[in-house]
Amino acid sequence: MKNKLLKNLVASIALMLCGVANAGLITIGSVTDNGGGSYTISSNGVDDALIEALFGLSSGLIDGLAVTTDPDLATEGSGLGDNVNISTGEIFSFDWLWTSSEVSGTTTFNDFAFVVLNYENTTVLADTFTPDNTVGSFSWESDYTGVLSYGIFSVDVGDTLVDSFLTVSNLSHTSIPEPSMLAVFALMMMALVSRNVKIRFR
Ligand SMILES: [Ca+2]
Ligand SMILES: [Ca+2]
Repeated sequence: MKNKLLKNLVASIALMLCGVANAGLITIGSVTDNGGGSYTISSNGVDDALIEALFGLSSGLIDGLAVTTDPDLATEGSGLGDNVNISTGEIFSFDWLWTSSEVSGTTTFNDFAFVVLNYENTTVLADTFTPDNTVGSFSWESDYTGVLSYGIFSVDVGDTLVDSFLTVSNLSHTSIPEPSMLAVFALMMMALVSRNVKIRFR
């Protein structure tokens, strides 16, 4: 019971912390809208457990991606995500730019950025071993027709003091048209269902 209450509390806090950048697209933590479909995601943000709760990721998934000698692993981060319609053979893609205020190639505070598709298919895009101002493109071809859920994140590792940034642009898919708050709620529900959390309304 206590655990359930805690999970509901976490979900509520996550909902308060998330914002709506445009219809459907949701953000958590510190994400700057640069205009023109460009967003800068800071590793400065919210606890990685909150990110996992909001985006329906399994607990500990973000820590599991951290490559570091620091036992604290991932500490906090920010990100954006959406649910989009996709068809077999369609490509989901975006461009990215990495910059970090950390010392390059630190084995302790090795901040990183990653993308996750459908809650579990993860790809690390960059870390502090990636030179500043490196640009890249991520693309993924769908082998099904349905809904694609994606999230893109920048994460602090080891401590929370010095930040790293992933700027994303040219996201290839537009949101499923629906009222923005409804989209947030739907993503929340999907996140909760995937974590086997039951909500009782009164
Ligand atoms: Ca930070
Ligand atoms: Ca950092």
